[in-house]
Amino acid sequence: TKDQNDTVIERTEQQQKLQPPRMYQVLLLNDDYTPMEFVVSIIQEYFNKDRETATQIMLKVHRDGKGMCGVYPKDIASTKVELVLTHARKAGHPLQCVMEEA
Ligand code: TYC
Repeated sequence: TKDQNDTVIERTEQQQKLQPPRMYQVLLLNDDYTPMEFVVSIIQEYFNKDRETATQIMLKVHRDGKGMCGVYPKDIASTKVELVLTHARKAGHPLQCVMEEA
């Protein structure tokens, strides 16, 4: 019956809500132009890192081409990417920030 089908769907939805959210890494990519100090400030401001940790992440990006700043649920990761890109563009820097499923 329709009621039995609805009950099955509700149970499935409840079970899905109990699953942990999919997590997404937010990565910075290296480029030749964005100042190191600007990248360190971005990591401190948007990823809640202290200056030492932010500097280590920036240097890893500079050496390896990319580096992880944090891991978040999808909507939070997406918002951080947009905020970082907006800040960088306003400052005239080509810094790239992307997310990928962890
Ligand atoms: N490579 C840049 C420079 O030498 C620094 C830099 C680091 C740029 C990290 C982007 O995500 C980045 N000024």
